[in-house]
Amino acid sequence: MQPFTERNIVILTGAGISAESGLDTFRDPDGIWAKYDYRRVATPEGFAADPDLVHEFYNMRRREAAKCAPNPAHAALARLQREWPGGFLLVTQNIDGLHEGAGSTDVLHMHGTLSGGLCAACGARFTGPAEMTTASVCPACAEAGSVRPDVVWFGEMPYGMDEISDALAMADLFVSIGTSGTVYPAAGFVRLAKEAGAWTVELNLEASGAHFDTIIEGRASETVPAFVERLLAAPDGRL
Ligand code: BV8
Repeated sequence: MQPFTERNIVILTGAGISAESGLDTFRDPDGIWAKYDYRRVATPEGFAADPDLVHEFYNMRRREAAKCAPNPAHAALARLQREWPGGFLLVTQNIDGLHEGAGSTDVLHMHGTLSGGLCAACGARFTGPAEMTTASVCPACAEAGSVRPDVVWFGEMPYGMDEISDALAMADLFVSIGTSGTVYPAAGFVRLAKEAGAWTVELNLEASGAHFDTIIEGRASETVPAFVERLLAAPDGRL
C-alpha cells in the first residue's frame, strides 16, 4: 500500500469488474448463486459435509478464471495506482487474479484467492494446485486431507480488516466498483468512508441502492477508464 499521506483513495471491487472478462457474477440472474447453493459450496459447514463438491466448485472456478484476461477496467485501476500521487489501496472481494494480471500490486483480497491453499491442520497459506482435492498435501506440515481453498466463506472473518479500517478512516475518496453491496462487512465500507469525510463514488452497471455522493452507471470497461482519466486530471479528487 502506498503511504497514506494526502488525497488518499480506497477502492473496493466486486464481481462486476470481472464480468466483461467472462467471469460470472454472483447475483445477476444467471449468476453463480443461481446455479449453486452457497450454503453447500461457500460455508465451512458445506465443506465439512462434502469436501469433494466444494473442491470441484473451486476447481471449476479456477478453470474458468484461467481462460479469462483482464479488461480495460482492471488496466485503468493499475494505471491509477501507478500515477496517483497520494495514498492508494485496492481492496477486492474477488478471488480471481485479474487485478494482478493487469499490473496492480499489493491488492488486498479480503475474500481470499483462487490460487491460494490453506491448511486446516497447521494454518499455512500457500500457492495451491490448480486442481485441489481431498488428497492434496500441505507443503508445510505434509498433512493430507486438511488442505482447503484459501477463500473466505460465509461466517468466516475476511482478511485485512484492520488495514482496511485504518485506510477508510483516512480516506478522502472511496470508490466502489462492480459490487451489489450485499455482502458484509464490505457492504459497510461506504458508511465508514463517509464517517471519515470521504467523497464516495459508485461505478456499477446499475445503482446498487446504497447512498453514494456520485453514481456512475454503465459497464466497468467503459466507465472505469473514463473515471480514472477524469480523476488524474482533477487533482483535488472532487468530481
Ligand atoms: C463475516 C466466497 C463474521 C469467495 C463470499 C453484518 C456484518 C457482518 C456480517 C454479516 C452481516 N450481515 C450478514 C452477515 C453475514 C455475511 C453476509 O454478509 N451475508 C449477506 C448475504 C447478508 N457475511 C459473512 O459471512 C462474512 N463474514 O461476517 O464473518 C465473523 C466475525 C468475527 C469472527 C469471525 C467471523 C464473509 C463474507 C464473504 C463470503 N464469501 N464468497 C468466492 O467463492 O468467491 S461472498 C461473495 O459475494 C463473493 O466473495 C463476492 O465477491 C461477494 C460480493 O458479491 P459481489 O462481488 O458484489 O457480486 P454480485 O454478483 O453480488 O454483484 C455484482 C455487481 O456487479 C452487480 O451489482 C451488477 O449489477 C454489477 N455488474 C455486472 N456486470 C457489470 C457490473 N458492473 C459494472 N460493469 C459490468 N459489466
